[in-house]
Amino acid sequence: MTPSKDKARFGRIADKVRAGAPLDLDEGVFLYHYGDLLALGSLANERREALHGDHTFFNVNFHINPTNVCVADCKFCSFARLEPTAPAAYTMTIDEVRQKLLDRIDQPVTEIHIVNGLHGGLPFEYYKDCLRVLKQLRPDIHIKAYTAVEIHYFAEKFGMSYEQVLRELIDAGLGSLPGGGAEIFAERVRHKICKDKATAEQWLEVHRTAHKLGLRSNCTMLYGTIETLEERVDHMLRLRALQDETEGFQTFIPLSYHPEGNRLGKLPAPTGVDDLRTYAVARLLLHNIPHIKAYWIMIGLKTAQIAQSFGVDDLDGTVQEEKIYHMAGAETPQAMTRADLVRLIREAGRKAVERDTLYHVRDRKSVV
Ligand code: V47
Repeated sequence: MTPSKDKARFGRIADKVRAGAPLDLDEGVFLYHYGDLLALGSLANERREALHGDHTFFNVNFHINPTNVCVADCKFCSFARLEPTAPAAYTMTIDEVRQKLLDRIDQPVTEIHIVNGLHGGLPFEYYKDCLRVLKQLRPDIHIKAYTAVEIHYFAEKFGMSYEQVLRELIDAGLGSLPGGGAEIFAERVRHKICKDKATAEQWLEVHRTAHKLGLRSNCTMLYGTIETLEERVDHMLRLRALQDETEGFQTFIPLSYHPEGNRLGKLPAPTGVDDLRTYAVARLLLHNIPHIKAYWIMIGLKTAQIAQSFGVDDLDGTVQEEKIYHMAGAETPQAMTRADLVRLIREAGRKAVERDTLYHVRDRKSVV
């Protein structure tokens, strides 16, 4: 039974949420601990429906990870290989990147999502050529590419400012930035799990610069490793503060830790309840970020259905050939058809809305 003093505090928080007032760190942590999961979900659902009604967004996309060679030794990562000669290390040629799109040229794909390891030996031209070659084949396609961690790495390695890197990539065809690499901003955690890459401040500064240049971007949080609930809430509040400044984030994507094939492996994966709580708390804390995305690849199809009643209004896309989570033990399929996604959404009692990367509805008549 939830104690009545907790119920009273939850009621005061609900009033703040309904009045559009921002919640603070203590309130966020309280919500994480709050005993009545359904009441928490219901409040998050109220906000979700106020923003998006019964629509759940998805897109038709696919992923390319041109290389998994990476100089950063992040403890949670099962995808990266430190050396180009390590078993299962790979780097695609530009022709192979092109072939990935040619293989799907007849599909109604609107977005390509590109993320790499931090390869120590590739020139900047390689990253621009990846964009150019895809744009040459399909000028209309949106390319969401290179995390803030990659942009920071390019800036350091090639002696450029974030703005210069981004401007050159935009000229080559970059459409927006994915949200990866944020992990957890707290220095205590970053130092232990991903100390070789961009700091929290650098990650945020790349997104600030991208937003100033007119790019939209996504943001993420990797949860379920060694962070405390306070550190999760602090992470979300730092994203909210940048969003207050720039309004450039489109969607927040909580990423549930997958424990296989890496050096944090002994930790258990977050439970379904933790996943649902995290979506709900995110919806309530991040009142200024329009969308909360459940990446179905990661939390599984069943939780992705329920998440749509806990604050989530987006399920990402058809994806195809996902590597980062499948190398970390994900048991979901590597791809879904448009019809599969629509069924998943409709059975959750929502209307499936196909969007493009920037959340324009593709075809109002097809909202089913
Ligand atoms: O940055 C890596 C995470 C991210 C593991 O912007 C792991 O639309 C859990 O950012 N367990 C990459 N998480 C994925 C990503 C993403 C995915 C879908 C859509 C978008 C978007 C972005 O995956 C990494 C890291 O935070 N990650 N390994 C793991 N074992």
